[in-house]
Amino acid sequence: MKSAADQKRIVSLQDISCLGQCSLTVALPILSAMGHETVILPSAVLSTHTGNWKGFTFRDLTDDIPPILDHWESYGIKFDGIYTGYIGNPAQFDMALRVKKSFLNDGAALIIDPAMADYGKLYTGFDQAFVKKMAVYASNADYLLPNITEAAFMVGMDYRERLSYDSGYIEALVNALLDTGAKNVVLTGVEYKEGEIGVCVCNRDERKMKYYFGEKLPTSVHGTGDIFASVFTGALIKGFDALEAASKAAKFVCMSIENTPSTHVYGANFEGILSKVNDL
Ligand code: PXL
Repeated sequence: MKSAADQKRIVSLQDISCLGQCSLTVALPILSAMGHETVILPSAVLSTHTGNWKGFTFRDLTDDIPPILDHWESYGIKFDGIYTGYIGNPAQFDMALRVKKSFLNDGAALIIDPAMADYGKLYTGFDQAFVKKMAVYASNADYLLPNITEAAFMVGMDYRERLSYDSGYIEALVNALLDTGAKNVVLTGVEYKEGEIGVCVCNRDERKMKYYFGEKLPTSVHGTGDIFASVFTGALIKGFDALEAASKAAKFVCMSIENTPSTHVYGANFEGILSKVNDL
């Protein structure tokens, strides 16, 4: 069953953090504002994200996913893309791959944000066994969107701090991920020099490293990886190439951080600038 007229339909598999401005509460408004029909496949329901909250609840929805997919399949539902983010249970990787195999229109992409770590550390609840499974899953990506921590953990290289590496390190990370099978890698959070932060984009067959750099803001906020991945996905599915989509996403992250008061601690206030997401 096709979506309306030339509107694209995308499905996003990640958690609902009820409070916290991340995962589906970011992906759904952003993809919708970009004009896409957005279908959600909630991986888990948490009271908050796991970042700076203690005592959060976590309900794993793994068992609900196969019957949801069976139901959609009985109607012949197809998607123009699947975007997966935070997945708390590795049993869901095969479910995402089922969507890739059986639910995608021609030319549709699997976009994977291996949301599990940042600043050299795994998020609460993950371990190295999970990283290994994520790396296998991520090798199926048409577009893989790790930060430097996630990339280093997945390929077994050392994590290096901002400004302490050169292009040799960054490009080795990207090449190692492409060697696993991922078709395109978009590595976020690349900082070669003070004042600038950017992304490195590379295609498996071309192996030409392309960069976008923007201004590095003095503050960092939780959930910006989800904002980046959502705008990237929305732009890619509109037909922009990976570097264009990544630069739009990076600009929108920057604007979201600028729109967030320093008193607001758990997420970025992207909502106030959402009307600008198609003007980037
Ligand atoms: O922003 C990524 C993310 C998504 N979902 C949950 C998280 C995090 C990061 O910590 O905890 C539940």
